[in-house]
Amino acid sequence: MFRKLSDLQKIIEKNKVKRKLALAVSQDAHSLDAVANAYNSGIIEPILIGSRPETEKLIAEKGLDFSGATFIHEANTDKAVELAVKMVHDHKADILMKGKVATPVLLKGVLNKEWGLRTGRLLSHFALFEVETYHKLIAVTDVAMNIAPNLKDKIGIINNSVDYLNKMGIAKPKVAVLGAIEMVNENMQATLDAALLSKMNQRDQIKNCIVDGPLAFDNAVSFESAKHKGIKSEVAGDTDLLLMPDIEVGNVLYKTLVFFAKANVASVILGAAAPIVLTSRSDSEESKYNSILLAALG
Ligand code: COD
Repeated sequence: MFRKLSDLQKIIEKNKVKRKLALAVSQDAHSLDAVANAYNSGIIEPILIGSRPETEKLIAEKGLDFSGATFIHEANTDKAVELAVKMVHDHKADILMKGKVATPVLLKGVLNKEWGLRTGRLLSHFALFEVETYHKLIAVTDVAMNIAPNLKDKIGIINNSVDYLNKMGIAKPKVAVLGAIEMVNENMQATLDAALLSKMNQRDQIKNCIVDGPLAFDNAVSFESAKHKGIKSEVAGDTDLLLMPDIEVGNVLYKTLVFFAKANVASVILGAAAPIVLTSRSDSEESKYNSILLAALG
């Protein structure tokens, strides 16, 4: 059972496979530190695609060591994104990472029908948290990509996340489908979806995991709370993955954990031909590094 995000490093070191990471629009002060750190730790081989003079200037200013790394000069942002996405499409890179480019521009490239990274699966965001007050790592999805997932989308989101948790060695992750309450209320769509997802899991329509819901947040993460409410559930109090009803709830929980609970987090976009690291300016240095570690598992 993983307790810390740094445990990811142990799995990667055991796998002994160095992943090639394509940084799209590499002249990005916010990602170069984390990429250098992962490079110098022997986890990835970076391919820096963007304005070479601007990238090298930042590297020099920050005193980073990129000796031996591959640089591909392309000053135009859209073209740099295209080159980076194509490298992954053509199996010349294993991870795509966002540099100094807006998220929609990168995602548009990823969804390009000719040279993008579509697989026929839904793309979804997966965040893995280390929270001091919980007894193991806990994943949260989807807090950043799918805005208002319907039942079919939620199945895709669970499958993406469960595949990844399986890769981390969690053979049968416990999935809590969240609602405001733990009872089915016909006026609350999240509770209806949760009940259906649980039944689909019991009938083996959703595999390799144990799904239960609806669960309210308290009984999903606390045995005492579940016991107090008389809930009999294999998942309650021992959740590996929290499925959010929509992006608003998910995004607020993500930021609450980071800002109020001081949680450490790693996140990736799943469902594409390769994991995508989409860190933002507000992410800590550690979180960006952890996200590269998480992507290197894919
Ligand atoms: N998985 C696979 N294919 C998708 C997905 C997905 N999640 N989303 C869209 N597509 C495909 C569609 O099948 C279609 O072919 C094409 O992409 C365009 O579809 P649209 O028009 O529905 O999608 P867009 O471009 O309007 O929106 C896609 C976004 C990811 C940009 C949109 O869902 C979005 O804005 N998400 C929230 C992003 C956000 O603000 N996050 C917060 C960051 S913290």
